[in-house]
Amino acid sequence: MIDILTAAQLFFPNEKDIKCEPLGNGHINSTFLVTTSRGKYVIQKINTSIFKDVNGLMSNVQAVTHHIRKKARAEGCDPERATLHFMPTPNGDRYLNLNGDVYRIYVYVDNAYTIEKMENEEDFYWAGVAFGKFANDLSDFDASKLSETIANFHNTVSRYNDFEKAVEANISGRRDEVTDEIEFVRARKSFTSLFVDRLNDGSLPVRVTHNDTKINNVLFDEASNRPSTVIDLDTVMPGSYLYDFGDAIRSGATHAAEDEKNLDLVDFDLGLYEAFTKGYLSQCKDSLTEVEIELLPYASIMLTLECGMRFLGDHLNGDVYFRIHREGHNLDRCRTQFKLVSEMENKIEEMKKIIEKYL
Ligand code: GN1
Ligand code: MG
Repeated sequence: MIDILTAAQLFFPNEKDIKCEPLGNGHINSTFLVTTSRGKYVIQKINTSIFKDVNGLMSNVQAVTHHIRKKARAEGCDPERATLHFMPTPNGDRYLNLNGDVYRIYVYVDNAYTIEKMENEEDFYWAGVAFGKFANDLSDFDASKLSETIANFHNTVSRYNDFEKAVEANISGRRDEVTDEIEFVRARKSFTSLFVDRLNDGSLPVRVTHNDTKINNVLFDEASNRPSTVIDLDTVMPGSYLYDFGDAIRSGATHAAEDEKNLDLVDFDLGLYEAFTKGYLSQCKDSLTEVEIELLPYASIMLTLECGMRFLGDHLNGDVYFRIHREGHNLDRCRTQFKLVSEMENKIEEMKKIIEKYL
């Protein structure tokens, strides 16, 4: 395996002085800022044990960014700040494959920042606008043109089955320490099919969705403090609006970090929920179907349960999927998610009222 600097140099063969430094907090790919005399770029080493179909992934990303760029031009916005711009290798390839190690590069969006934890409602409102606009921009994009790069990514029934397999296999030997968490998931087994059943019978429409609407995937412009673009497009695939709405709430409608150890600090904040809902629906409410509207209040519960179940499964599997930075990290992450699920379940009636208010 070569180091990241060597990989970056292969993208810029004539550059003598390239610098690389780590960027962001992703759990899957490795991301670095590359500084060259021509400007700044982002290089990413794709985790190919998770993203096995890199061709499909890059085709998806390019088709979607092309579509958004076209929309931005039509609206008179700067297309280079409206979405990511991926750069070919010197040979014109979409990515570099070095004996199975895969790297790709995009232009760094300068004078912009991400938010790890939502501190105020206004920022979260604008994040809602950004993801709602993303949905709306892609509402006329044919979902069947995109590859499903990770099969059943938000299929909570197959996620549940994977979780049961992890419990059964108990590879890490940790099962007896997490019996409460296992019971928490099992008590919600029937709930996990709520969206899947309706996708299967065709009543819930398939949409082009981001599928990883973690709040740190919105890039805010430094000058205006308004969203510039949505990043981390690797899981853009056919999906449901419920996924993007739900995952954004999961990650943003709380004051706690995803891996907070003190569960007393993990809250589900209805003020933040309302702010995001208002922003999101302002952009895409007209394209929502009745079934999407009916299920929207359950979206954050579903996506938060799914994420917690994935963290717990990975803890049981011995931390093979999500990158960890300490012992028990995935269990800590799982526990914050389950605390949020409980709080959300208790506030379902309030969530319904808020959604109604902004339709
Ligand atoms: C992973 O790597 P990152 O942080 O963008 C994961 C998401 C999870 C998220 C939880 C491909 O995203 O699905 O919601 O961690 N991405 C993949 O923090 O599995
Ligand atoms: Mg991601």
